[in-house]
Amino acid sequence: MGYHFRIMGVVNVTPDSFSDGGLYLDPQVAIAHGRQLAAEGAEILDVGGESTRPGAEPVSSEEELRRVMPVVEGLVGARTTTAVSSPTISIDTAKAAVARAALDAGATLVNDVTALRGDPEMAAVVAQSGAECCLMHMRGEPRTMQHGRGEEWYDDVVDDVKAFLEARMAFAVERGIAEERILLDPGIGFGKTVEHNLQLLRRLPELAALGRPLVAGTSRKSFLGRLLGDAPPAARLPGTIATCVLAYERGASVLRVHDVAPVRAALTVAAATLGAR
Ligand code: HH2
Repeated sequence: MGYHFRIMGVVNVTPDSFSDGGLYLDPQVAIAHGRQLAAEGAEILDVGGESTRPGAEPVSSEEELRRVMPVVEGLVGARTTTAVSSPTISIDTAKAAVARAALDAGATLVNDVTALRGDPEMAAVVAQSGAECCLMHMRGEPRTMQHGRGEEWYDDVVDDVKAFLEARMAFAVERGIAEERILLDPGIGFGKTVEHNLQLLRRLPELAALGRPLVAGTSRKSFLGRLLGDAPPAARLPGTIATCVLAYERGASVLRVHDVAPVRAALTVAAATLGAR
């Protein structure tokens, strides 16, 4: 099973996500979308109520809870009644109150783009629940992360991301989160130039050496648009597929995507090829 991968399907319950903002604000529509992604083969459904796109405005806990909880509950409920697919429910949040509510409702993974830096209560909430936890690298914060000249931000982007992830993992373990429950993510597109993103993908084996499953989130991101003649998000699927296959071949085992069926098909072929004897 050295070539196992998991697809994490994106369920954005936001008015302003960069590629699908406003499409799934109605909980029933979001639940139907999540079920569809599970039927397409997503083993994880990542439910988020706050956009992290550059320039996005922060959302209050109350509003984030109002957006995500009906969807988490609906997808957890759907899971027990659907024999074929029982996806892991992930909550994409930096807020401990939102994580706690989602975990209480049956989510078992916390995807925190701040890597436990955003809320001082978050580490304890994750530790107590025994949930899996994804720690992602981000330089700056979403509102401002693309403002600076990113070139100046890193000595060597891969070394810097690796050192950061190592330190955040040590912090998590010290706070009682089992190492076996930790996933690591280079944070493609978060405070990084096109070149940084490409270099992180090419040198992913250096991050895989940290010994934890790697998550790669390239789906529809703007660096793909830049490489494809300013293609809008809907036209970035070929770039998403190329980067997911490469990331997988270089050690990522969780691919976070909006377009589950085509990425799953591409990875199935890639896995068969890599496993050929
Ligand atoms: N990317 C986004 C959001 N959450 N989490 C992880 N672990 N890794 C990522 O690369 C990642 C993430 C951004 O994508 P999306 O959710 O589609 O957009 P928005 O943040 O605008 O809702």
